[in-house]
Amino acid sequence: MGKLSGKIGVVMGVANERSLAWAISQALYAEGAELAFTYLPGPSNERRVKRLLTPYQPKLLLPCDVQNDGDITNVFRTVGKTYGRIDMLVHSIAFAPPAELRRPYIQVSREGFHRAMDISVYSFVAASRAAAGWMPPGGSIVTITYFGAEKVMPGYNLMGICKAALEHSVRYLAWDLGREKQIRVNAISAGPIRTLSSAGLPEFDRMLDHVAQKACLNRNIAWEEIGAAGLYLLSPASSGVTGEILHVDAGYNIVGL
Ligand code: 0WD
Repeated sequence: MGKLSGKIGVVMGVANERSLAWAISQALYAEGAELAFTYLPGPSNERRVKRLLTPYQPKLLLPCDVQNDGDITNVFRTVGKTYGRIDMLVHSIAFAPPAELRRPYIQVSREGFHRAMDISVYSFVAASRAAAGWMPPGGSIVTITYFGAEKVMPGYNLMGICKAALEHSVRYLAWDLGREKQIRVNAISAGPIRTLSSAGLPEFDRMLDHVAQKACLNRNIAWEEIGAAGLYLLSPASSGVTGEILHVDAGYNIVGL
């Protein structure tokens, strides 16, 4: 019997075997959770995620473009009707048009700004609301953010503004859902890890080197450490924690030098 036996989770944002959502999924599976997954519609995405999930045989793998309200409604209605409840939600989704990240923030376009905020921030609010409708007291919601929300990280640009809004959404949702339903809402602020989306960031390799040199632990974080932190925030081990931004960054954020 794992710590999460009988618990039902929804995981949004698995793109491939390097995805941070997959690190969390593996940790949840190891504790006996039952998981439903969403994927960004598209034949190659679907094929990749299906292949990854083959050994686990989840009951539900549902298409969901978070820019589409109908997709979000369908996902949570389907999971809710299948299992009768949802105990955990993992939101691990972000997007900004690459051209917007290459330009200085002052050059951001209205369209790029709206699209990035819609996919990276509003989706979290919409998914939390839909999931909460099926969550019993004690339910837990987690999203993934980055230190570029708090400090200027040249090159992170528009995504830094999105992450700042995401982090404050965590706090307001923690208030709304805590008062109303005893549901907890937290974020992991992850140190840089090579994934499909981070590989697209300008100067990502330089970032990894810099972090390893400056962080308290004198290294970058391991992919599995995101899984372990996700498990903590989604399990009763963190029952008194909500509205928190948990830095899993080898102590990078506390060093001023
Ligand atoms: O260093 C890193 N990798 C860090 C990532 C450090 C700190 C934070 N993060 C955050 C990211 O900003 C994101 O919020 O972690 C989260 C997960 O990112 P990841 O695991 O690095 O990236 P990836 O494996 O690419 O998953 C993000 C997924 C998308 O993947 P692709 O590569 O296809 O863009 O977000 C999904 C998609 O699966 N996604 C969407 N899902 C539904 N609807 C949409 C959309 N419109 N757009 C992107």
